[in-house]
Amino acid sequence: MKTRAAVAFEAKRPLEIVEVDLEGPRAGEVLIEIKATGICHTDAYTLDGLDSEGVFPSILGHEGAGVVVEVGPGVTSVEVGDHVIPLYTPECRQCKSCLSRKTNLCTAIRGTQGKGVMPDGTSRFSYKGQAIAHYMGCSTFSNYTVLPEIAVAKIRKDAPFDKACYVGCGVTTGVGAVVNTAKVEPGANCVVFGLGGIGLNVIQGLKMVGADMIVGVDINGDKEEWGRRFGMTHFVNPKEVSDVVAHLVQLTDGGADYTFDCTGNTVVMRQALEACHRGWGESVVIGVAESGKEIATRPFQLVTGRVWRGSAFGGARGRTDTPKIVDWYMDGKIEIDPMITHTFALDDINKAFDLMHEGKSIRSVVVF
Ligand code: NAD
Ligand code: AHE
Ligand code: ZN
Repeated sequence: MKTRAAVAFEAKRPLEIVEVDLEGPRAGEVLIEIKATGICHTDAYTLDGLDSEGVFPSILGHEGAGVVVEVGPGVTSVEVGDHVIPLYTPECRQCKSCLSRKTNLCTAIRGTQGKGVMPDGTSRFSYKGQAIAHYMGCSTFSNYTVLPEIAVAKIRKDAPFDKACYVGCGVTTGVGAVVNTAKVEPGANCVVFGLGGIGLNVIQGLKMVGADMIVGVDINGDKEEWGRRFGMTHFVNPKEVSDVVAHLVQLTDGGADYTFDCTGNTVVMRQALEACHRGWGESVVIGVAESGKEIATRPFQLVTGRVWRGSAFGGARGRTDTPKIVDWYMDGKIEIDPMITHTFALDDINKAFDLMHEGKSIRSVVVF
């Protein structure tokens, strides 16, 4: 079939909206009509050539929601008409990782996913006879896409697509890092670095679990109002203090119980670790750092009890947990609507990248 898609032909070039060819689903795969997709900073990072797994040409996008329109042979867990969220972290429930119950990082198809192909090693997308790579196993910047059934979460039908898509990455990543990864307890003092589409969801997660101090840190002063809107109690602009770590340690009476990096900047990751309380403070790396960057700290920071950990997709088990997060939204336990600051048609998708780089949006969503 033909489908309209925003194609990343090369790094650092705007996406081009073209009609591509899409092969139907093979065994164990499903064809999905994408109804809406968010634009996450990770899409921009890959388009900017900063992703060591970046493949071009490709169809980016990994924060979508849509409807199953066709199923391949052997598919049993979803059927035509189901509303679904594509999962860049699938859940096969059979691999060593899924069975361990210690991680959400299913390994069933991670190898092929990172190479931009389906589990059988081929792409379903092509343009003028040339293969186009899939992205993070999702490629939601296409009106139609194909995914393995282990990489789709079935969600309730009354959830609006233009909001539910955000659960496909940002909401789950932020709220899940609090609930699943850090397991923040009521009364904790916390610091969130980077108040964008991820950081604000960490903040609303912290408010939901009853954190005490919720300190937001951002170099963009406009983010103070946004943070307060979702439960932030204190704001620090690193440009306005001489030593941000010392400032935060003093503000939190010796350091935070939990900190979260939502910037992807390795200097900030170090600050986030060192702003933790001696003896027990835990820092969660959520931000994705550009290819070649490394983190550093004095080992003494760890010897004296601080813990450095990471979180992918908020530690959420895709097929099990995302439908529950959609329920939390529908039941009013978490907010999504105010964070969707801009909505575009596919033709205008490049505007979403511009707004993100200018710090003028929280989340832009493309509605097909
Ligand atoms: P965003 O652009 O919406 O927000 C980033 C925020 O960080 C902005 O408000 C910006 O002003 C702030 N910032 C930048 N440099 C800073 C600094 N030095 N100090 C303090 N604040 C600073 O991006 P997003 O969509 O919220 O994504 C944030 C990060 O999380 C990205 O690196 C993204 O790739 C990553 N991410 C990771 C996962 C995961 O599963 N681990 C999932 C989604 C996104
Ligand atoms: N391709 C990058 C890694 C990027 C990365 O860490 N991605 C996160 C999700 S970001 C969503 O916006 C993730 O899930 N990581 C776990 C995984 O298996 O990729 C690189 O560095 O090569
Ligand atoms: Zn993302």
